[in-house]
Amino acid sequence: MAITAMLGTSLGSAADFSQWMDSTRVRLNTTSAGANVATDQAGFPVLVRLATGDFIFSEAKSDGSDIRFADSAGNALPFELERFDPVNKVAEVWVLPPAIKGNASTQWFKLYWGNAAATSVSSGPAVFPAAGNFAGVWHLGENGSTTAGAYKDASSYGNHGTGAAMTAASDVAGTVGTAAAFNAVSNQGILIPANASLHPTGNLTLEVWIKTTTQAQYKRYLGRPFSSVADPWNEYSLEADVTGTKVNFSISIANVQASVTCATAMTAGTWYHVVGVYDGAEQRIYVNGTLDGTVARTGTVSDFGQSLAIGKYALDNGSNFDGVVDEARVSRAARSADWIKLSYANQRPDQKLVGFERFPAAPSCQVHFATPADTAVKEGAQLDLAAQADCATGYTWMVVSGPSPHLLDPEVKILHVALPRVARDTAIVYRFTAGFGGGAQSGDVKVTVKEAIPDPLFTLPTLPTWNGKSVLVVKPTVTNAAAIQASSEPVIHYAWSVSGVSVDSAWGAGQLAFSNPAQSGSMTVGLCLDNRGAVTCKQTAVNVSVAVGVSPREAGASFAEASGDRWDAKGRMQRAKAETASSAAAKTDATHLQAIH
Ligand SMILES: [Ca+2]
Repeated sequence: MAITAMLGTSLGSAADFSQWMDSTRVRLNTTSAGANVATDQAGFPVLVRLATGDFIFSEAKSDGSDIRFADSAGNALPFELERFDPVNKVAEVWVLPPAIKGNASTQWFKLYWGNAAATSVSSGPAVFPAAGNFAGVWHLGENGSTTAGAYKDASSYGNHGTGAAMTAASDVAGTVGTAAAFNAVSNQGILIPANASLHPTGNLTLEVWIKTTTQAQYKRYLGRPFSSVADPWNEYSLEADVTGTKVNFSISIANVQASVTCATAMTAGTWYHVVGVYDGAEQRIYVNGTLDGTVARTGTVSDFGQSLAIGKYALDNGSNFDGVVDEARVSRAARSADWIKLSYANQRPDQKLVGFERFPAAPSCQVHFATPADTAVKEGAQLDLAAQADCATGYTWMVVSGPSPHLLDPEVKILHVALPRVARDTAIVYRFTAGFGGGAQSGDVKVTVKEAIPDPLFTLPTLPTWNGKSVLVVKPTVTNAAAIQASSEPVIHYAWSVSGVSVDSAWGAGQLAFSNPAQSGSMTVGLCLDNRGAVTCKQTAVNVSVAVGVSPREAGASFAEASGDRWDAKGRMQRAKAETASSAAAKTDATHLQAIH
């Protein structure tokens, strides 16, 4: 019931694969360039082998439980994972599309993977249903054991087999995934209990892949025996002929056995695909997809009710096979010549049916070279420039044009830059160069530094003639003080200069106060302001007219002693640094009293 439900839901309407990250098309080619099969096949399970180059194992879940297939209309397709091995990067999946067109190269279905939340929907019975006449399908990929029922039948009949003397060494490389190896001396084999499904009431097809270690007569690959070790020996069987080099397909009808022997003489150590078909008119045997012998036969196959055996005769050890069997099947139908041809073309190690729409070739390291996109940032900001240069042996950043601080650590892929202050939008071009084994590759990044922080704008007062007796105060008017206060650089730096007259000065409250001029003359007062950006300088001149008979030194003595600096007439300070008060406007930095040379 579960099978019917699954087919009904999976084939009914387009499935939602929006949560799957990856997909690729799986193409089926039945033209002469491919499997070379002219007729359409319905209900044919397609073997899809996955390997590196066609499939990225690291993108799928480690158990392959996120694998999905859909037809070209988006309907989910039944499939069974025979093997999914992300370590060795091989997988075999059986997929059941509704039909395969003969002599066509444009048909395809889709493979999806890459969904961490997905759970497995792999199902043998959905791919090998009773409706498809599969009575037993043994992939033989299990670990070798004698555990009851360990050798699984993928068909919906569940004709699971039990190993006889099978060991861990019995699981070996097959034509499709792994296979069961039998040692005749050790009496190894696989026994499947009698079940009505395994007795054909009409037509019959037996299929095996075999690789013989030691050739000898009558060794059994797949079959059900007579009810005792006596003539007619088999209900049905694929077995070595009397020479040990060919294969008999034998069946008993009305308790009389007859065999058709293939024409091909086989070689030990080589894989062969062997199929026996009974259709009520003929017994036929196919080797590697080609008809290789026929015998006329009519009637119903006798039912002896015995276990089916793989790799041995079910009733004794006299016909133990020495070799490997893979993908053994019993079908309650006569498979057609084209079905068998397609099976061989699909399952042979150098299969001819399936192709992938190739992934783009893996890019070389240098294709991975990339510099960050051009960008624009506010002045004074920090910026990381991240370049990509896989496989490079070294890196260098440099400044090609525009203002920029020295690059402290240029030999990295990610350059951390502190962008300078600018007076207007300004471009800086950085160049990233990566060294590879075969040379170097460079790329430029243009960073536009956007003007964002105002520089101080100010005026100096026009000063009247100074007689030297009073204290002369020079105070700038910062016309955009509020904007600077609100910016990310609110601290204004003051740098004063004085020349022309020797004079004392004192700094405070955003102003410079002068006293004690030594003589008359023209005194020049200069001021430069900045808030870590552009420095703006202005100056103003004062006419100093010291009255005759008055000692200016005495007049301003108390002030001069309490303050700090004395400038000589050439602008050089006579006393070193006084206090650098910033008690004036909040956010006003300490002054820099700076000489004019
Ligand atoms: Ca197998």
